[in-house]
Amino acid sequence: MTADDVRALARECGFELCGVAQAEPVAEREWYRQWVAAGFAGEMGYLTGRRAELREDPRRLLASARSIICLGRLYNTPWPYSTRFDQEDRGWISRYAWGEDYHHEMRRGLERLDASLREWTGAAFESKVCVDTAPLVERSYARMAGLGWIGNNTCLINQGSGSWFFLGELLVSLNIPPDEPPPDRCGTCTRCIEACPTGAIIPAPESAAGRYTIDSRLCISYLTIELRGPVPDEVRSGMGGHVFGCDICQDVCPWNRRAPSTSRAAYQPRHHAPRLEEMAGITEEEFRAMFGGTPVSRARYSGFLRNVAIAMGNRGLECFRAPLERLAASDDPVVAEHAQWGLRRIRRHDRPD
Ligand code: B12
Ligand code: SF4
Ligand code: SF4
Repeated sequence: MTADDVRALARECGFELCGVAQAEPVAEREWYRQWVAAGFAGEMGYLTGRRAELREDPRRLLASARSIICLGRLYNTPWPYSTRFDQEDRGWISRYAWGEDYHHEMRRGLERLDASLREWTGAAFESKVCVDTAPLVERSYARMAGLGWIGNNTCLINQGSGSWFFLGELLVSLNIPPDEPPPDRCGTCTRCIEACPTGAIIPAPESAAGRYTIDSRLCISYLTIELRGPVPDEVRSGMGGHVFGCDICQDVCPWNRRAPSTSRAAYQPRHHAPRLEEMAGITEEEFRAMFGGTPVSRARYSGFLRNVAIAMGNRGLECFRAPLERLAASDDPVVAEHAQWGLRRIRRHDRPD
């Protein structure tokens, strides 16, 4: 079996991108350890400790693994980029979260590919499906498998498809000749670094694999999705109107200028820029009804209201005063404190220069 055979099967299973890497530790595994030690993982406990050790060698996930089949599935839809969006009364949900939660959707596709491989080879082999949550440095293997290069924004970018795609893997005990990584095509471009509103893309130390890395503690994606509890005061003003995730460093990337879209029903937008005033007033049941089954549910009700309060404060519109006052009276101390912060921002906007 060759990587081209696997690609043909992967296309039938709905994966636009596919390549094969060897199931061996990647050269940059030491850098991962340093990244965690530097504190760049923030409070994401699943990236540290034993889960970090597991990341060192994919054979710790499947002892018999010989090859990693890396898959990419496009989620882009022909909707606006956040950098071209100017409706101040609305918040922004990042592109990957507009449709159905990709974890289940990707897993179903990977299981289908697993079944197709068994039928094609007629051989018995061991396998393991991974999507995002497995302790595997997905971008490293996807790069090795030729799916793209790791850009200065640290996203995996494909020359023809841009970076709006999810990654998933099928670890197999089959020996499949691997693909080659493509060259780095960022060149002298630094647009993403300049555009990041919180300065989260920072120069990496010389020992690192790439030239830049992300300090998650400054990244809006981390702050709005992963971080539980209060958002540090000093980063709130840079978060703008983002209520879930952030797309800026990909929106400005020239490789996404003509990025292809998908017509896959699961990824068609449900909510992308909800009205902030309306979001501030939703009940927990309404939150579940609106965002259940989408990635947004990961923020949880409390986290989402916290994000909405920050976004309203950053927009500074007078019409947000009443909804923020209501949130400031919330029983949830985190929501209440962020709403008070938002109110102070509106008052500041009131003052003449
Ligand atoms: C933790 C995490 C985050 C964190 C940290 C982000 C980060 N840059 O590390 C936060 C919450 C901030 C985040 C944000 C986002 N994430 Co995220 N995230 C992850 C997760 C779970 C682990 C990533 C990780 O291990 N980070 C630690 C660092 C050190 O690892 P790394 O960046 O992968 O770097 C390794 C290699 O890539 C390599 N490397 C790095 N640079 C270079 C350069 C060169 C030249 C070479 C050779 C190697 C190399 O060395 C590192 C050590 O091995 C992965 C899924 C997974 N299991 O891998 C998804 C994943 C990376 N996220 C994804 C997405 C979609 C996002 C967001 C776009 C979501 C959004 N819209 O808000 C943003 C993008 C922000 C950004 N610019 O990175 C996708 C990326 C798809 C793609 N095309 O790249 C992934 C792969 C999930 C998936 N299965 O699809 N994420
Ligand atoms: S996702 Fe947003 S905050 Fe995070 S690095 Fe990219 S532009 Fe910066
Ligand atoms: S914006 Fe420029 S530097 Fe950043 S990832 Fe894209 S090509 Fe690379």
